[in-house]
Amino acid sequence: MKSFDLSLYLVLDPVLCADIGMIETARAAVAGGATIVQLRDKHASTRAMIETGLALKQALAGSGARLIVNDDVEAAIAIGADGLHIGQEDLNAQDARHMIGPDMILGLSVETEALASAIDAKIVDYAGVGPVFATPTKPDHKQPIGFDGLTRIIGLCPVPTVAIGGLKAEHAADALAAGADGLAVVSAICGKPDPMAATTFIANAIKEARK
Ligand code: TZP
Ligand code: MG
Repeated sequence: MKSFDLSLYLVLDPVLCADIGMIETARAAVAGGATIVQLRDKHASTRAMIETGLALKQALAGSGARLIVNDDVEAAIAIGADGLHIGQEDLNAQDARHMIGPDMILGLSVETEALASAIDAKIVDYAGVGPVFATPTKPDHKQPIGFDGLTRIIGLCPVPTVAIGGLKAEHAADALAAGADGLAVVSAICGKPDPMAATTFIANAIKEARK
């Protein structure tokens, strides 16, 4: 049985993390309560992804946090990551599952009710649902869905979900009320002067919202 905790899912951004880098950002975030770290670098070569991913794996070792690799299945396998995350424009979920085998976590981004309904829970382990709000972090994002859209889409997802897109600590209660198992964030942690404190702030908001 796969076990993973979607509560506070950090998606790394190499540009936003430039000051201290993705490795140190991840280390601080995990110390602050991030449960998952995703390596996402749209412009990196597979070779560079593997190099960064191996360093991240080392930084996260023993923390209990899971390492997920965005999009690059070859890198995910070479790193021995805990999982792979794919979008609708990437390779399809069935092919991805075939390549990574049964044990690795597979996440899929969904932006609409139709895509949520199409998820095969035998193939996909969790869904990233959003963007809840418009966000400069992903300039090519789809139409924002708001918390109403989030509620409707999550209602159709046969797998656990994490909400994404413009989310901050103040949105924890609404995201969980919509049915999300956790919050995925980029700019609420990456590039913050104190990423550990920023993470703790969100983690506490999530704990409060669950009370
Ligand atoms: N997918 C949908 S929105 C998004 C991704 C990767 C970016 C979210 O970034 P932020 O800074 O948390 O709004
Ligand atoms: Mg992708």
